[in-house]
Amino acid sequence: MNPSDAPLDSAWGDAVRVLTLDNPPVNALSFAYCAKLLAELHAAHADDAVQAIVITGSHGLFSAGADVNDFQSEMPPNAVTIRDVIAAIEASVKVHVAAIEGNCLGGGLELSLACDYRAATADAKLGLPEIRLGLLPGAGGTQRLPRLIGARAALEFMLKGSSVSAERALELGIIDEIAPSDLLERAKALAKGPKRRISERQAIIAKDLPMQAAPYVVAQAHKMVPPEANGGLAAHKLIDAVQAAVELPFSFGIARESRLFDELVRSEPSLALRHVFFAERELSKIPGGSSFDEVYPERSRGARDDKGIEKVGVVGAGTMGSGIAIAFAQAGIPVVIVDNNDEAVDKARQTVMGMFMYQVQMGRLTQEEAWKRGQSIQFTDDWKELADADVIVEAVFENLDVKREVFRKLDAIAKPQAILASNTSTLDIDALARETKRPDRVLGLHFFVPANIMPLLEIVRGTETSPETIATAFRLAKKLRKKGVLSGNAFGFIGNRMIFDYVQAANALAEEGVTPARIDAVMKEFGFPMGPFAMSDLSGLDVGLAVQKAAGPQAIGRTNVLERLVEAKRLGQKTMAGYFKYDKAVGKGREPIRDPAVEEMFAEEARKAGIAPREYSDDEIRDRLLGALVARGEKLLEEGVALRPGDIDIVYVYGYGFPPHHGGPMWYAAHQRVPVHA
Ligand code: 3H9
Repeated sequence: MNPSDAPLDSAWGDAVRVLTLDNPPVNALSFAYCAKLLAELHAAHADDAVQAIVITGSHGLFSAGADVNDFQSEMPPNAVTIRDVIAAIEASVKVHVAAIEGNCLGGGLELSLACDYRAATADAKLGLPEIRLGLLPGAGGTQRLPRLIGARAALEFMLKGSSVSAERALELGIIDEIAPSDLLERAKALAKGPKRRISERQAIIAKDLPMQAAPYVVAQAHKMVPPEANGGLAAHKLIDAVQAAVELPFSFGIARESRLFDELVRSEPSLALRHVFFAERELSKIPGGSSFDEVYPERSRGARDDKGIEKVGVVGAGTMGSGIAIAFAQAGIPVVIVDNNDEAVDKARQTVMGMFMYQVQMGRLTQEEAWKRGQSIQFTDDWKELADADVIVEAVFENLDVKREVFRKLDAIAKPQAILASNTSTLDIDALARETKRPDRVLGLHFFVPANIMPLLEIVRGTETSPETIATAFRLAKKLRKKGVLSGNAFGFIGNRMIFDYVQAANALAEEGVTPARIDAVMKEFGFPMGPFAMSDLSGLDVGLAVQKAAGPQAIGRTNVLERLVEAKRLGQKTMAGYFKYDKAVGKGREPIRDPAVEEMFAEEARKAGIAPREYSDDEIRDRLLGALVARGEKLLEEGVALRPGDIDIVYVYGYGFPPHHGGPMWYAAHQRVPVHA
């Protein structure tokens, strides 16, 4: 029998000191908390009656890692850090066991790696997400993990930065066991085992690879990540640190890791990514009281994922409606989709099932889960099925009269406390609210295409939308794992209003003779996944023209290139021609191909409008476009449409592919002094 399987005698139980991490809400290992923890560890080490130490968490998790707030200013000279706590564990002759429940992230996982054994509950989640903050694991993670699971697997784990389940962590060898029942009992049993420091092991590359493969694995890793100057700085440094784990003795590797970490903490990309981290956490804090905790003060953190939204209705079975329904089903909320058009319903049914089957093929869902999710979406033409829904999202054709009619109908059918939401991207929420007897429970929920994938949700507050309704919307966003951003009820809300100006600025440059291909290339170089013209082609030039017309006369450009393209049925990717050409043989018809005919059209229209050609440098092109975004962002802040610059940044990072290592347009402008073009 393995010593740890023997029944625990009470004498052994008494000899194990349990240290519980307790720093709400997420047991962050701040300097102040580390000082306390270190004192507790020293006391346990000095106590002869204590033979082993179990470290566990409270508040439903082990630890979220270092306190990110501590990185925002210079480290105080006497600060106690996770590294000091880990050094004390490392130096002790007593056995340490980490008993892991819930999230065990960043410095929290590194702390557990300094222990001799790790046991976890089945629902634990383990990860080293530092890369997402533009950092690397800086408390020994880059040195211990390659020694524990091999450099190749460690690199993959740390470069991804996402957390894994306890089951996967066990497979990888990060934890020793999943506790079948009482976690602490299992941890105490493990504490009977011998001392076994990871730091004393030799790093390996992988079980199936000899040490000679190290240079190859390292070179491959460098090739796979983005260039240093374009979002890859932390990744390259992380790979350097792992290389040190393979090549150098442990203490030298640790010194290297610390140096690299300290460089990254001060780097521009990390500052920007940390801004995004904090901005995300501000989103639901609404001055005037709409945050969840203010509206529902009696509910504790753990109760956030409460009941309350047990059924959702979606009106409209088009692309948007189907995507929204999938998003809810993925969050475990039953949905009913209502549409009067049988053909649309059949198509939506196929889209939804096709999506779930695709996820099965990709190994993301089991057959059974896919079937269950499919079953949680009901399709019907009977509006009465919406009567017991808690939230109903309207996703019909973008036309005010059509939507008004839908809201009148919904108000009559939905239960009195139900929330009615519109997925409009431009229309007036108040006009829809006025059609109902519950304007306090009407708002906009603006999903982005594809709604089941895009992580952004604009929550649009009408004049009478109540704080409770807004709070419920934020709660819903959280359940959908989307970033909910509050927007005022103004044309295009935040994201589309700004993108409109950005696209206009791109057109203005094209009128001055800069080719669409060059403008797109400059913005891609900056880090956007595509440039403004390819983006317009993707969303459809007919859509763009309709939005331009809806925006009013001040939005009409100096030339009518857009109108001419639409007239010529060049509607974008869907017609294989727009600002660019597309060819099925090139990138499956999605790769924009430069089209001299469009460049000529710009030149011709510019001549007619008396616009002289001008030379621009790449930097000027970039600044012109970013400047347009920022100028509109500032206006939206002034008008109160957006609450904070950080909210705008989140909209752009999560909704429009703004490179997160530049922090979002408002952050970038504030730190890079972009000339603002009104
Ligand atoms: C690190 O560890 C570096 C080391 O390698 C090296 C050191 C030398 N720090 O997200 P929530 C706050 S880097 C400070 O709404 P959830 C958060 O701001 C760290 N604060 O909850 C919020 O505050 P408020 C690597 C933190 O249940 C509150 O906690 N670790 C931290 O949806 C609740 O957060 C990470 O990157 C933190 N580390 O999700 C993990 N974490 O209530 C980052 C949270 O005032 N954290 N807060 O708004 C997370 O991923 C999620 O917060 C977590 C909980 C999954 C833990």
